[in-house]
Amino acid sequence: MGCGNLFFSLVITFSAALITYNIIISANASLKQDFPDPSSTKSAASSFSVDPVIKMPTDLSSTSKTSKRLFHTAVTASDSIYNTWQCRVMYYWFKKQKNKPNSEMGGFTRILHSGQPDRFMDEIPTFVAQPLPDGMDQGYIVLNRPWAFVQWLQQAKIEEDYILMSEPDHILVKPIPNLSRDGLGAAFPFFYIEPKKYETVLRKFFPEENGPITNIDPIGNSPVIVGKDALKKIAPTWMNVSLAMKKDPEADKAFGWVLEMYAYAVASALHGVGNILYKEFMIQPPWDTTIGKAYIIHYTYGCDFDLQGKLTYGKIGEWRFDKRSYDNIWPPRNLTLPPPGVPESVVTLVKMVNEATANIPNWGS
Ligand SMILES: *[C@@H]1O[C@H](CO)[C@@H](O)[C@H](O)[C@H]1NC(C)=O
Ligand SMILES: *[C@@H]1O[C@H](CO)[C@@H](O)[C@H](O)[C@H]1NC(C)=O
Ligand SMILES: CC(=O)N[C@H]1CO[C@H](CO)[C@@H](O)[C@@H]1O
Repeated sequence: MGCGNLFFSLVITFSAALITYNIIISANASLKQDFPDPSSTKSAASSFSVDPVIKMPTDLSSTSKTSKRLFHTAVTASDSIYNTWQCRVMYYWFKKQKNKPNSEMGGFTRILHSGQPDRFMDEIPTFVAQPLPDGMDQGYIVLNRPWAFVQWLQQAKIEEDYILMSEPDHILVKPIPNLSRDGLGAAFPFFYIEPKKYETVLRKFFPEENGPITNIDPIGNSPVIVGKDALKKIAPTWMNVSLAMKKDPEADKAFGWVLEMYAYAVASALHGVGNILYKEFMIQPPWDTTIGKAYIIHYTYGCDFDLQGKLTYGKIGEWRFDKRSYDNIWPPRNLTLPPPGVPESVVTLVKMVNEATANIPNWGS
């Protein structure tokens, strides 16, 4: 039925994106030769910092208006209850942190990749993106993420020069400044993204001529703050590399559920966009126990504790908070706080969820 047509128009759109991208690349070709080793973060930084004129085209407009370098926060989400309650909590905290000192947070967009508006368009600024055609994600739903970003970057009018790619299960604990600079992205390093270990597989997508495998940073697409123009180039490649990796049995097996993270890291490196690695960008309870200097709490892991406050990982705790408990029901307001002895990171997380749900009108509806 419509599936073939949809696929066809996807191919057309995507080809258009690639053509645009090729034009950009050829336009930049002479510029690129100025950098003997463009993807090494050090050389990129030094080449740029000695001559600020090079980065003016991106920075001019914003510096003339204001000294702040604002970034736009974008969160990709489906229309599931699971993603929606997380987005509502996320946006609540975004709004609270945005106007505090030190914030360089600009606009916010939920990129909803279900293909149609939902009931929360008025509550959360939303861009509706089309999902991949049936079957194209090969059961790996997060492949919709790069495709959603490609559509948003092509179609939406984004005022800010920088983009923060965030996720529904992020809670902003502090106002976030522009951590990106000198043409580099700012990213959180994940211990489980190990480009060196998978060099043989990665070389299929990042050939020798692009430089050492260490040019691929140990990151995913989120959290990353990166220049909008850089992301416009990276996103179509990210999409392409994700699909190519998913089709490659060796890569699919090696990378599993973090395939699309590797794909972003590779795409960024292919475009010579290095990243400043900020370990303190975010914490992940229950492994990280204190908030410290972190900007984001990422609640991707379940938090299970006994009533003595001892972690019972792998075993359902007498007290627990796990986002997966609420995959098709709304979490109730006023979740029970953890017992004494549970780390600050977990206590803060539950308190912040509670504050959001207490204040968001019509919670649970
Ligand atoms: C897309 O991926 C294929 C396979 O890895 C590669 O040959 C091609 O050059 C890529 N194109 C772009 C624009 O990234
Ligand atoms: C939240 O629940 C606790 C018991 O867990 C109760 O003492 C408290 O009054 C409740 N707060 C609100 C605002 O409902
Ligand atoms: C990391 C970074 O470059 N931060 C800069 C962001 O912009 C402000 C000005 O608004 C500078 O003071 C920061 O140094």
